[in-house]
Amino acid sequence: MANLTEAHGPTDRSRDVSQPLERLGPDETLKANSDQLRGGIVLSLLDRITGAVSESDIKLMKFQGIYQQDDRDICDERRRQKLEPAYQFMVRVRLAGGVCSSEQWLKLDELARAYGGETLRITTRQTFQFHWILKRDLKSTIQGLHEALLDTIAACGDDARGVMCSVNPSLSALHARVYALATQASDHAIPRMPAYHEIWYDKQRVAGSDPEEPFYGKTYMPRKFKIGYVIPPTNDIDVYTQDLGFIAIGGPDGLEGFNIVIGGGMGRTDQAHATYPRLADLIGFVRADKTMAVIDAVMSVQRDFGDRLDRSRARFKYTIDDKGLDWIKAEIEARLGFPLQAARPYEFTSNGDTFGWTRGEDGRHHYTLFVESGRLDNRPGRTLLDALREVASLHRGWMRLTPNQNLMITNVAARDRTEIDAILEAHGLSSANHQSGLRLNAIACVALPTCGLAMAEAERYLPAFTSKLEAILTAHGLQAEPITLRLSGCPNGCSRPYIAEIGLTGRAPGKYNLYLGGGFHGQRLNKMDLENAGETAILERLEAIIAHYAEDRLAGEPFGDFAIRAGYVPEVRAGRDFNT
Ligand code: SRM
Ligand code: SF4
Repeated sequence: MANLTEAHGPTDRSRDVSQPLERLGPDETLKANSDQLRGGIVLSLLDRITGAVSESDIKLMKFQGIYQQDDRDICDERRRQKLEPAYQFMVRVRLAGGVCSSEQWLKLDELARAYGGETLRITTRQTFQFHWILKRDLKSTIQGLHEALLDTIAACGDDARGVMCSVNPSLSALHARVYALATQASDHAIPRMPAYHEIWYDKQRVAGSDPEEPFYGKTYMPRKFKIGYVIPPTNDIDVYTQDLGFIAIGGPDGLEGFNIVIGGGMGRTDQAHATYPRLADLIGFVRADKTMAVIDAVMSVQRDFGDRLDRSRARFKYTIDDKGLDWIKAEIEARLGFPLQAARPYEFTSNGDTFGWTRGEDGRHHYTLFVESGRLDNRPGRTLLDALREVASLHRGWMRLTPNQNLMITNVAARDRTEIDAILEAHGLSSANHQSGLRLNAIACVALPTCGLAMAEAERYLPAFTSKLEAILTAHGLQAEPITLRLSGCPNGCSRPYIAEIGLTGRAPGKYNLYLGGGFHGQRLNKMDLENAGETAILERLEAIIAHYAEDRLAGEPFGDFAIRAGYVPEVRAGRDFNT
């Protein structure tokens, strides 16, 4: 990330003096002493006695997009048998804007079948995750990705994560410009990481040629940092949940620039009231040619002033609330060397996807396929993984992953449409998009059995829960209503549940907090309505509100707005008020 350093100098020179290095938290010390993220990873991978890596290497490998996990479905049984947990790894690909070629798709498919339990997962930030990869297969997986010009650098860790970008079903010229900038932002913000090339590609370490990372230094960011580009009127990337969001403003001559929003984030911890979800604030407008400079300025402010003592409050949203938005904005402008212009008008109308065939400005065709919870696998009667392998073999174009965990097959020639339809039909997918408005707008995080932080089911529970709620909606004539439902297995909020009209976050097996009143296009936080409740209580509560909604809603009134107007939950105006 050399450009940032040119603009702002090395990290230690500008770091907030109130946080001297010797008083930093343990994760900061680990990063600082990790030999630029090498740690003992090479040795950990060679150790055949265990399927795991060392505790410190687990943390360092996150910066390289790799998480150690174990199969939680069988952990009790293995403990009883005095066996070590069934260790395996999650590998997250870096894929700006969720775009990959057919050739890349075929390689991802091949690796998933060889090492990843014959499944791939589309994430809520538009990339692929492999699960179930054994330690001995990690290197082959990463090298296989490299053959397809893909990597996993900074897909996790305290750095700039995968950059999101709207998927516009008509793929306009404006969209092409914005997507190009999102890709540039991803390349710009990615840390220079020689350790990755040495560990995974067997590159020789060159003596004396290894200075610390020019922007991130030894201690990287205080916490993860998320960037996204959105093109109104869709808010598919949920721009207000990004640390730094760019809202594209078009004009008669194409892209004029971006409104800038800062300080979004979902994660919180139950019982820890100092943690809360927060929506990003709009701070102004910049011309399109200034977006990399904005990334430099905003990230360096968080790098230098983010909390490095308490990781639970190390995200940018807390830096903003602690220092004050005006102070942060002034600091950003000082680093930019010019003031931001006044924000331009814009409007969002939804954060969902448009399904089926659409035709773009250039006459090419695009197909959006509903993929429940983003899970790509083969099941009896519905062989999705096989279908997409056939599509990728036929269609030498591009595939796009949406922020709602769905899939777009893009730039299809008119003559190939029939063949793609036939492939989908042959694999049991011809009616995949024929779903209720609720199901088409539902997202669930991975949760059990792989996520180590899950307290309850999410992905595996979503289909059954949705069916039960659908029955209630159908009874009230609301089966087509596009209500947003987000399910997370814990309060971290990986499905962005705190902006959903109906949000559920796991508390314990079978128990969830129920949140209501989020904005239909991601513009408002919701509010807790039931705490630690089981399915029966949740469905009873929702049935009562849905019946009232069917009777008394105003024309076009979204369910979340109704929940507030009818007094079921109060409106939350600021993240700080979320827990009160
Ligand atoms: Fe997430 C941690 C999965 C998007 C907030 N997230 C995790 C881990 C890595 C668990 C862990 O730390 O051990 C999960 C791995 C589960 C597994 O088995 O795969 C995990 N997060 C995911 C994914 C795969 C959910 C999904 O089903 O798609 C998403 C991957 C995105 C990607 O491609 O990069 C994912 N996570 C998000 C989002 C949504 C977003 O960014 O748009 C959020 C909320 C936004 C935010 O960051 O505030 C999110 N994940 C978290 C947090 C809470 C962070 C916080 O500030 O408190 C954690 C826990 C942590 O970092 O300590 C977490
Ligand atoms: Fe895991 Fe919690 Fe994220 Fe779900 S929300 S993937 S349970 S960390």
